[in-house]
Amino acid sequence: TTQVGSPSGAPAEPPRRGLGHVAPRHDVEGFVGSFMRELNYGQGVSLTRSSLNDRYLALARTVRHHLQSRWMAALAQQADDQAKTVCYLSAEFLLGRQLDNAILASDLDDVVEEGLGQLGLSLSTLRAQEIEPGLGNGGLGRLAACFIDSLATMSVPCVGYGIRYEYGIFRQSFEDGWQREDTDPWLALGNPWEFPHPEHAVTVNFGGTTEHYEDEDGATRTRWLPDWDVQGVPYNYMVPGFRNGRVNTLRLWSAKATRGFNLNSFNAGDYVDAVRAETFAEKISMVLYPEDSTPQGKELRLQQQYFFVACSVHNFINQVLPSDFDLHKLPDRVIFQLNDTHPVIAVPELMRVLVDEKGFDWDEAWTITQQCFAYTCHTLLPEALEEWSIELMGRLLPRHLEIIRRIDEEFRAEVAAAFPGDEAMPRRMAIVGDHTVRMAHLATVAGSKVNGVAELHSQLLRDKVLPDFSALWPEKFTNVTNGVTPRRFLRLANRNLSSLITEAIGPGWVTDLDRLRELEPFADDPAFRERFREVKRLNKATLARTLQSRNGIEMPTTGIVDIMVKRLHEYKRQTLKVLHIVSLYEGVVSGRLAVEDVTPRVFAFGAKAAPGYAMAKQIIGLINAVGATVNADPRLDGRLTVVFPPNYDVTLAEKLIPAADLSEQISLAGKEASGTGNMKLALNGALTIGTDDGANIEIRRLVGDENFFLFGLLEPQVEELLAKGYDPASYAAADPRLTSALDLIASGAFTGGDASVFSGLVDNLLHHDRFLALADFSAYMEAQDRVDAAYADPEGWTRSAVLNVARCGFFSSDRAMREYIDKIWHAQPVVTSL
Ligand code: B1H
Repeated sequence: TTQVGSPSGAPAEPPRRGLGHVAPRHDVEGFVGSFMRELNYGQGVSLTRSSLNDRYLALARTVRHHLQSRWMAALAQQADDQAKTVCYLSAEFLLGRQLDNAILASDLDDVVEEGLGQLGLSLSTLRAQEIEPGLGNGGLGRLAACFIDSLATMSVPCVGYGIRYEYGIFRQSFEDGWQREDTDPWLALGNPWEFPHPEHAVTVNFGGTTEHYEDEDGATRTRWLPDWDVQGVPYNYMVPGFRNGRVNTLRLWSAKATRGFNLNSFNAGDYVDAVRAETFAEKISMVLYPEDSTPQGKELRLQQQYFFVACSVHNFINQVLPSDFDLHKLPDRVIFQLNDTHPVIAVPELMRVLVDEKGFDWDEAWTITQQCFAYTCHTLLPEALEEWSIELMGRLLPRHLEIIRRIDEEFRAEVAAAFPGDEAMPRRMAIVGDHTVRMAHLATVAGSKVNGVAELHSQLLRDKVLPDFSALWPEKFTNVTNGVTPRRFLRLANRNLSSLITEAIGPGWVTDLDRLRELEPFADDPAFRERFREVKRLNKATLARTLQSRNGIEMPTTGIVDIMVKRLHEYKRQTLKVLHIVSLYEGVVSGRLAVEDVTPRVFAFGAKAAPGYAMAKQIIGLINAVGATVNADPRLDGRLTVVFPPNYDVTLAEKLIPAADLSEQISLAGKEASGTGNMKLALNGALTIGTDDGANIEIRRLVGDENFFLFGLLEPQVEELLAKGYDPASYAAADPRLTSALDLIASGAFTGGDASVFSGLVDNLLHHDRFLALADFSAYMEAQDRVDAAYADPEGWTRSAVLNVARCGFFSSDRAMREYIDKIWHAQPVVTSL
């Protein structure tokens, strides 16, 4: 028996027989033999004739053997110990590359390095062959990936449930500086990390009508007479804990046409049309919607949502639980965590299963259902709260609409009873509105708990988004501040810093990130600080090489590396960052600033815009136009460089973040729910310039004001300014640097003299500026001056950077998972017996 969650050390030697599987050898000779077998008999090629992809696949399969043997043990055990399982329902899992994480988790680094070396192969070449699964848009999807990593590392039983999109987030490229989108055929070269199980396919129904009938006892019951159906085929992925012998499962569903069905419904005997109709069913899991924060109410999206939660609920109840399980006890065995509103249709689905299929009374089923769900909200933007038209819901899911209506009626009666005389309240709180079903309301009514993702966000959720609900059920609302996995974002992404930390305080921090506190004294040690700077230098050089080979981008490795990486959204205010750059440029060109006084900086951006978000795409065009002009202007003496590598993804994040000196977290206060890039950057020793928003607030509190560059309006001040009437032009007029910067953009200086290209963007800033970029400009410029001054003192800067690392252990997703477990899930770790 291995004590799980143990921070380090090799796992105990597993038995060679007995659990019905053979454990692979954990040594170089064993590795080489296994790799060669995979290459020769798995790929069917000799080493000499093998392609890079052959070698990558053979390596991946060799490594995965080590996880698989643990996985089988974990699955067998899960059935035995009847532990409560966290079912994390999420439309997105932004996993990033798998190979390095699998090697790390199974403690194979040395074995792989040495074994490949004997064969004359290099690990770094092979790892570059992996295409990351981009099954998410941004923070929300990456959070889900961090959470399942932490649960596995903490030995908590968890199944992640999601969609196996055939095409993940689009590939971004730039054409003349404008974003272009291409598909992401991530599966084209084979995927060694997934295990399809077509024999466990689940049928999912859609459309049709409902019918009431009398059962044997004379009770009125309902059945759904659907119109069409598809099959959900599960693809299992291993989610390994960090060297603890635990492997959990991520189960992603792929849509497949139902055999035979099409012949009946879609045609009058035309075979070819029938086969063509398959694509209708299979398009359900074809593509990830690339909207971040602003979902479009498209029919296919509702189909996706119902598809994956229906498969998941069915899978857990009928395939994971034992066949004789008493469903009255369901809340003891499962919690379905709703990652935003995208999976909320699971609520009426569980009701339907319990009432229509398992014969439960309505009230009994509702009591169970309410205990089985909890809801995490990830946004405050009103336009991001999902609503579905009643018409669409009734057409696609008629039985679910009936169930939702009944939940709504009973809920409104409860509200009316709790607040007698207040007629507006039940109407405001209704789940079913005049034309739409409000998914956030449904989730809040059904969930045992509702949480926001950072303190400010949870507060605003209570006070502004769902005030009536928090008045009715104050104890339902809670906060769990987001976290990030230290395995991927520190241990793997920043091996240089990891080694330095481990040398100083030992390896325990990898699974107990609070121990980074032990680094605090080293902030005052000049020798340690020098080594810390050496780490940054190495990481900048690695980044420069990566950008050179990836995109032919030249990146200087001296000066401040100033990084803004996140989805392109007006509320995140990439434009404010651009205005800073343009202002510095304009200052030098106009003679207001002496070029020697400009602190050398590399401004690095990474950002995808939703394909339908015109203003976001304009801003991408602007960043590239400004970059091209600034980078080429000799008057700047190479002091300012803009780099904007296309297609920012997890793989690139792992290169950019460790090289950062400065982290840009400049959203309008009250708009960024949490942010998680802010945490990753601070943990990697970047100082933050940021507003009082999301998790920035908690970062600043932990690292200390003196190690953080705060600027900008506070959330209540934003409200106040908007209430009294915001006039952006007056802010432009009041700061000559802002006037000049806007004039320069409007003049066509970055577009070869064509003033029309960005006139809409500039007009929008001057006359609308929904996110108050101009109001915060002067404060932002002043904060950037403080950055320059601080950077001029390398020892002081490094001290702050070390303290950022030392004090950000709180932002481990292990801590976030501990809080979910204690406050929301009441699940337990299990001890894995090997
Ligand atoms: C976040 C989303 C989101 N909030 C709709 N909401 C989507 C909404 O496909 N859609 O329709 C996709 C994503 N994503 C982010 O969640 C927040 O903006 C971040 O502040 C937060 O850190 C992250 C994780 O909680």
